[in-house]
Amino acid sequence: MTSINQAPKLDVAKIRADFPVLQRQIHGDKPIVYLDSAATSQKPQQVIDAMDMYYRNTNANIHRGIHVLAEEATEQYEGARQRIADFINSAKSKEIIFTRNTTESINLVAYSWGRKNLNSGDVIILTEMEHHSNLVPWQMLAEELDLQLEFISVTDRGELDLSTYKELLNLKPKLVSFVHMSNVVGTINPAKEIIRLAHEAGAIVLVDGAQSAPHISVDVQDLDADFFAFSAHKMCGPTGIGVLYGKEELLLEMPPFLGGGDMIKRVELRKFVSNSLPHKFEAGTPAIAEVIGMGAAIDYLQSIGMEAVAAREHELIEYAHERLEEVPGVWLFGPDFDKKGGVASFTFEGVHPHDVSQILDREGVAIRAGHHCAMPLHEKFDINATARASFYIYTTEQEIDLLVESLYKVKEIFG
Ligand code: 7TS
Repeated sequence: MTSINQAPKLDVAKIRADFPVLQRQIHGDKPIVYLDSAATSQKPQQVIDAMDMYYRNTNANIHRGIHVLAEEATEQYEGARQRIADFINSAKSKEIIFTRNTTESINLVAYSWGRKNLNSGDVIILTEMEHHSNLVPWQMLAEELDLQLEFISVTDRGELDLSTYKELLNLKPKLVSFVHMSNVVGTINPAKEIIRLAHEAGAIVLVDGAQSAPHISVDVQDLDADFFAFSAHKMCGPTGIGVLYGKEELLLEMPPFLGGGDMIKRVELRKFVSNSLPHKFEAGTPAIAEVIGMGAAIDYLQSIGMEAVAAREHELIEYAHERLEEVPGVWLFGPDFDKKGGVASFTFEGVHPHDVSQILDREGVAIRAGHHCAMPLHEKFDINATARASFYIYTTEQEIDLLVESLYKVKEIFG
């Protein structure tokens, strides 16, 4: 693997030119400074074109018609699946299940694997830094099946306390499910070690990769993840399409999640035979254009190289920490920059994050304010909300400077 220092440099100006939204001006003549990529990334022209081309040139349903358009659509759809498999180094494309998003991928595992494999009293280990989408499905399942939920605690610096994890593993959990990179504190968790320890204790592991897949190189075989969930819209792709990676032997044993067309091999009036993988989990007409768009997004990221993406974000978060730390009253959450991705969450003394966000917006600076769908983590830090600036391949140092200048304006307004 290339180390961060050796990775090739990104041509940020060239990248920015690919993103139409970034050419916009708002509030008169202010360039848009988009620092909300952890919520959703912007989309390059290449992705927009791929989806546009599909509708203009191909549009047909997949896997069923024996005509040119249907065959082309199927080829494009399945081609994207193969490239996505390659992107996360899945051994087989049938281990890539298309869902709507990370949330649906996790719910699929809870519904299908969970209901088949878990029983009253079984233990699931989560962490205190989970997004609600890796909490609520397990809470729902726990209520239904009388399961025990346990949590790896988070330190004041926003890191997982692995000593609590090791103790919890004595409970012989059936499942460990954790976030690879936090959307609030930005921490990149030691996924390989967490998975190894879980496997030693006999547990299956799900990794929430919503924030990691867009920003760092992911190798599901090297991680030895049993399930890995992510969304296209945070990685230059369209909304409405996500992925559940699952090891073949697990997916084979799982019952279907949704029933209907395409997920069956044979149907009689009173019973059905499930289709083979991956189709067993893809009922009904899928989001064909979105899958093709996701394929184009993967091609786009691959053309830059994920090592280069990670290295660039490393530079940006180092710079952001340096600049934000100099603003009086700013309190940054999370670990040192070298342990995190491109997410800077902070509070600003005496000013509510929503007010910070609103004043920044007047300067053209888009950040997110709130609990970022991680209320328990905010409770742990004894706060209701944070302001969050998040970065991606198109972010510049000048934009971080503008964020900082705008924070000084907030300070002026609030005295
Ligand atoms: N997991 C993590 C770590 C996330 O950051 C998100 C979305 C999800 C799961 C859910 O992804 P979805 O595509 O199913 O919605 N995070 C955010 C965020 O931080 N701001 O808006 C959405």
